[in-house]
Amino acid sequence: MSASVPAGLTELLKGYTLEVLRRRPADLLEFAVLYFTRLREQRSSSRRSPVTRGEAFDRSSSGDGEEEEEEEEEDDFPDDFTFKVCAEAYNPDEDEDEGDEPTVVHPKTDAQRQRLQEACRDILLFKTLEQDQFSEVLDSMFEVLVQPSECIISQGDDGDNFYVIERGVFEILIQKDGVSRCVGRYDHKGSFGELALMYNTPRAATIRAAQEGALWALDRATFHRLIVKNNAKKRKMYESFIESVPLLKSLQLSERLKIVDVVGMKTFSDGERIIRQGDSADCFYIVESGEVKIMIRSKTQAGQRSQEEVEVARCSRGQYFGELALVTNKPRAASVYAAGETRCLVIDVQAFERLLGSCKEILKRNISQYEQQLLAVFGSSIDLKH
Ligand code: 1OR
Ligand code: 1OR
Repeated sequence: MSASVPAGLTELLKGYTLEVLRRRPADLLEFAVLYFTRLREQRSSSRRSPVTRGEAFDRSSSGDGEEEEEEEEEDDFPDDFTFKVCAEAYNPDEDEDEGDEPTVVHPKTDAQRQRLQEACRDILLFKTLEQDQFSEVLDSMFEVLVQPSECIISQGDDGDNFYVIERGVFEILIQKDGVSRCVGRYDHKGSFGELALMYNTPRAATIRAAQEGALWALDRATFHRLIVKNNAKKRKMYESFIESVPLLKSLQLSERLKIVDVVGMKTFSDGERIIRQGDSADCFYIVESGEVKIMIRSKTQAGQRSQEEVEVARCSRGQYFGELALVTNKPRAASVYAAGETRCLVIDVQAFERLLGSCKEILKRNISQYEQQLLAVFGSSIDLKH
């Protein structure tokens, strides 16, 4: 019996094998899922992008030459194309050509632009963009007004847009075994809808407006060109750091890579407050460089909160903070300040829930140590949860 090897198969497997040898993942199957998902994601984004061209005001005057180039690539598929995509999936070199892609611009009034800028100020996925990429993102976004009970995203659908919240409360619903459950909510800030666009998967949850609200949307093609491309750079920058963080050692490699995709990076100057005791919590931090001081205002015997803050701990590179309020669902138990210039990776609460679930046991174990330390420092039991 003779069977011919399909064109492209050897190169496809070679790309995967090379990555396995380079990264030595513990779980080959898990790694294969992530590797081939990213490969498909790159391929479909490259095929999809011409479709949106010319749909709205086009800032760039040229682009035809590039379309021809892309068609040529598709004709050559699978051999050359696969190889190029393999490299992009995990080891992207700067591809200057992509910078010439036209941007779909949605004109805005000054007031709209200001509201948009304010809504996007703390969006983690935008934090590592260069200034000109960020401006392009803002240019491409368009306003979406929503009514109470409106579903902006339905679980299982294909992904169209990524959304940033300007105002409104939005419920996160997940359907399992025919039952829909509310697993969280966005309260007048944050963003959603990145997963289907990043990984080319069906929508993982339903997002429903609990009241009237306003969103800013970024279309799928622009998201791919600016955010997914930037994620490739982020992987290069943060992957080895993430792999060195003790807390994350128990995660699968593919889970750690997914963290890299959604983290933001924030820089704080000496003395800047990062967390305020008593505030509600929406993110989790890992120190990338520098140091932070953890300060606590204890309660007096009369139950009043003392004005004086006492330093109880410090965290440096690879250590984390801000998990306690997320795990206990309580206000922040301490204030945190930068000691010198400090850079932190930031993970939002939804990604924390989604990706750090298997670290929860370690987190809880460490939290119980806080309570013992608390006794040693203050000599009495203080309610950490408040
Ligand atoms: P998407 O494109 O899949 C639905 O469309 C969006 O809901 C998704 O991107 C995320 O942006 C957002 N699990 C999955 N998606 C979530 C979750 C979530 N929370 C928000 N989204 N979990 C809830 C965590 C509080 C995990 C549940 C097990
Ligand atoms: P959070 O979300 O409550 C403040 O925001 C963060 O400070 C908290 O999560 C922890 O990550 C971090 N007690 C309370 N919070 C602490 C402590 C701490 N250390 C770090 N954090 N203690 C120090 C134990 C060495 C006990 C108090 C004496």
